[in-house]
Amino acid sequence: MGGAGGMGGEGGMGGEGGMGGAGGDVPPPVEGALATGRIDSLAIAEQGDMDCQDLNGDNVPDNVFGSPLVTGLANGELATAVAEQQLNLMTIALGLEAPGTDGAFTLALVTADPDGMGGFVADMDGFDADGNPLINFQGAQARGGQLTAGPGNFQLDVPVQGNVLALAVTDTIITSSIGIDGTGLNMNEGVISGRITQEDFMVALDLVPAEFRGIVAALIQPDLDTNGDGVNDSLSVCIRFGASGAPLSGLPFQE
Ligand SMILES: [Ca+2]
Ligand SMILES: [Ca+2]
Repeated sequence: MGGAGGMGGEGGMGGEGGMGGAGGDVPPPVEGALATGRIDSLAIAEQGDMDCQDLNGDNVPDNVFGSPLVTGLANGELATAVAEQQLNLMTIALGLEAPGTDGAFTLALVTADPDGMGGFVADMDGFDADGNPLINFQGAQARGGQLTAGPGNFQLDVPVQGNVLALAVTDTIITSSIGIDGTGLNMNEGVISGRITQEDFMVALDLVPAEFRGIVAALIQPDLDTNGDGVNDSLSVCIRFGASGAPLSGLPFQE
């Protein structure tokens, strides 16, 4: 995958914040196979994690959020939010038949709430007016049980010390193992790599209290020059995840 391509971005940076959809045309409701899962492990990758993408072509994976101070601040709370079902990021495979190890499909992500019966109900904030998921990766590929999806856009809300850092990740590539069984969609050893523009990062920071803002701004500096003007303008980020099959109801495109 030479150098994660697409550093120039495909435009569509327009709306800061929000759920950052794929920008262009969202696919019509998908017919056929539907498998769902829930991200049950989620952590900012450690610096030097070789499964993260190299975003600037120097053959070294990039992840400016991977400093031990940042992962120390964020990963414990992320793990708690996931374990206690406060943060429910659901994975949706549209058009991928079991066993889900080979095929082209659309991978979508939405947030959800527990339904009290072991399943989850999709949060309507994750869909556009036509009922299509805002975060979706068309042309995702499963090959021999390995997933590659992207580039696309992704929104991650990181809880830190009682605050939420809403990160809009662009040029996102997702890799993982993948399979579909009776429980749903399973993805392991997952990696989400992408970048956050300095502008979007400042917008996210503005939403957290000033005393916390200073620490984060000092720790996390732009490390990518995406327009070649010699000034770094974006921040690399890499996230580790795993997802297990889980029931998801309330999908507007199913009805
Ligand atoms: Ca690099
Ligand atoms: Ca630049």
